[in-house]
Amino acid sequence: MLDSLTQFMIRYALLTVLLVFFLSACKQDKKESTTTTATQTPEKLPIASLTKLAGKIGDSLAVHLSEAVSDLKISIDGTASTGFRQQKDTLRIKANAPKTGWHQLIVSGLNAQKTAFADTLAFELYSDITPASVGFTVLQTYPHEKSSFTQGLEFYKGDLYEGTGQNGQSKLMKVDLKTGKPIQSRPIDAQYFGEGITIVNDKIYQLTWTSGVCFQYTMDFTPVTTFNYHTQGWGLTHRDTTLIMSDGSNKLYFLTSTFQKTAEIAVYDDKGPVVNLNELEYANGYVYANIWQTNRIAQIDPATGKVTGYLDITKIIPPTINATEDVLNGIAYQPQERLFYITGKNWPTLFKVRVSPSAKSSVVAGL
Ligand SMILES: [Ca+2]
Repeated sequence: MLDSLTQFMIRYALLTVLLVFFLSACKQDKKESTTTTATQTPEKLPIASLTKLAGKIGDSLAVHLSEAVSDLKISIDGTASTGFRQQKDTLRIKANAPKTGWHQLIVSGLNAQKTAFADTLAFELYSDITPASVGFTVLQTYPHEKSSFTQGLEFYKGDLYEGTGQNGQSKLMKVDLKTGKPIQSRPIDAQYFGEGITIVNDKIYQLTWTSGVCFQYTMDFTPVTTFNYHTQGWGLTHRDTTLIMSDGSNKLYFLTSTFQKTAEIAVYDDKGPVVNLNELEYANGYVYANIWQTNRIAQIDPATGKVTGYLDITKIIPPTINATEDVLNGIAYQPQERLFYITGKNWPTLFKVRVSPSAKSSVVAGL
């Protein structure tokens, strides 16, 4: 019979052996587990990569393939395309998207180990059109209030409306064309910097620059409601009942009359994105956009984002203005006359012009 001390020592030794065995097994499990995980999820490097991220619509995009692949498929913006061919380690893809801007490209297939892969890439498309030099002729000039920091200009039912900017000086005005003086004027609270205006179905919309608020008024300038948006507010116009807004980038946003976004385009010419799109006017199928701090108005195809032409108004810039601050900004189409009216921030003059589709810019002698 073993004494109690010996029994205790034997039990202790057995427990120690069991504990060591158990810990060792755990360690082994962990090691095996780590090894298994590493084998199942090796680091994945993309097989397909674009050699150049930008090109023009219709260009051939070159995609480099880092290993031998088979069963290749491509899709552009979610639509399968057969417009590609493989030359050794290069895939040449026809960039046939109808719109300018960024597009998604997915290259999928089987890799060298016959395992499925899918790589998502992005490419930027410039316009394939060289913008025309859009000619114009000045037919008449009218006075314009030098105190008006013009941000929006629009005709509605034969009357001229203007929205102006600067905190503490922003207004909505109905303007007498002959004198340039306001017939009706409503100031905006000093916390807001007024921006583009447009009028749809007897409702006036006026953007603010950085407040994310658009005011809506009746035709007698009584505030009705406000709408919110998540970009800056620069220019505003409309096509039928669809509002079209710019935010200083190269984007144009298409909105319902209650500011729900339905679409957007990115504006490009053949050299790249055209940023600083400011005051807008929709007329005859095009969006005309003043480009901030330039003497140019872009003529934009709203279906594709392509700039189809530029109006260069350098020759009619009033000589007395501060050319840095008082830039071109104000374009309104008068549908009964089929003529445009152009002005700028704090300019003394409003120009009535006929825009021609192709001729070189010209001005009436003596202006
Ligand atoms: Ca306008």
